[in-house]
Amino acid sequence: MAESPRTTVTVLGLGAMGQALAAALVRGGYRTTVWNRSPGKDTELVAAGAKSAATADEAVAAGDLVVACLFDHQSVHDVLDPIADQLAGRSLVNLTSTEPKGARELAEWARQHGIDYLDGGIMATPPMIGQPGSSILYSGSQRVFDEHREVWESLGSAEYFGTDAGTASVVDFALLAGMYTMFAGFYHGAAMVRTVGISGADFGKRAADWFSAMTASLPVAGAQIDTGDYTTVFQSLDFTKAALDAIVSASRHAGVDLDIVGPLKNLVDRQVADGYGTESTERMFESLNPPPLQRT
Ligand code: FVH
Repeated sequence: MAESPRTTVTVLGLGAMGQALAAALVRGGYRTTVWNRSPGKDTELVAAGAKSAATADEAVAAGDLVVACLFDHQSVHDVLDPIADQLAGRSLVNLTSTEPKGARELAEWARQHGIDYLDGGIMATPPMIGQPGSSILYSGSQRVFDEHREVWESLGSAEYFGTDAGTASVVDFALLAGMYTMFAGFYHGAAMVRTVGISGADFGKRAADWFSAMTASLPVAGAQIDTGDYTTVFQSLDFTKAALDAIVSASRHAGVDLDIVGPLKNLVDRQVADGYGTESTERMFESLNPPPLQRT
């Protein structure tokens, strides 16, 4: 390992993601101390140059910057509450997936204990960490983000969303909502094509190409929903309604449940019923009861 006099970093939690983060930090030359609740997950990291701590308390004492990557919000409190005094005066970044309200609650908890808190949302899988394509979204303490920017960039691209600790989580969960919905759509299609003998693997290749081609238009769709004006029509709601009616009917014939496409059809049907059939399909966004756009 290239020893470095730079920031010393502590990683709390050595699940798949914690191990990937710690490994990237070691590769980046940071003196890294690791801790995990159950033993045995630090072997490779120690061989690569990390120090292992027997307790979370000892681990925190070794690092200027503490990275928590645990299972969920409750496990973060389970680990951090007993060592709040040790964390006082340090910088803490929480990369555990945490709801916005959880991130804000932790920021307030940290403030009360004199801890500088940054929240992060990881948009990557463990093997992607430190590689091109890895992206981490941050919000909370600007000082922690700015001061340790090099550390964040050793993990992936780093984007800061402002001082509200909950904002990174909102963006993280919004992206995940889109991703899970897209995958659910893929499963629906895979169930349909199975009735004609096409495998999931085959359909997966076709769907990857098709989704990539289609998602290129998302920035344009996003710009239209920002205007709230759907009179410039890319594809009308009437057209989309006819397509979804046919897809729903074909799915019924194929014996595939409508849990995925049914709600989608409802969004379109509501707009058509309200008299917007000739407007652009992007108007289905309005069926979700979105709050007014805040211009910054
Ligand atoms: N893995 C992924 O692809 C995703 C990508 C996006 C971000 N997530 C989030 O990252 C957090 C950690 O994920 P992970 O993959 O490391 O998760 P696990 O492998 O399940 O490891 C969980 C670690 O948490 C420790 N832990 C759980 N409960 C407690 C507790 N009450 N006290 C102390 N530690 C706890 C667990 O320890 P052990 O079971 O080994 O003793 C693991 O170290 C997560 O928020 C993802 O949503 C990853």
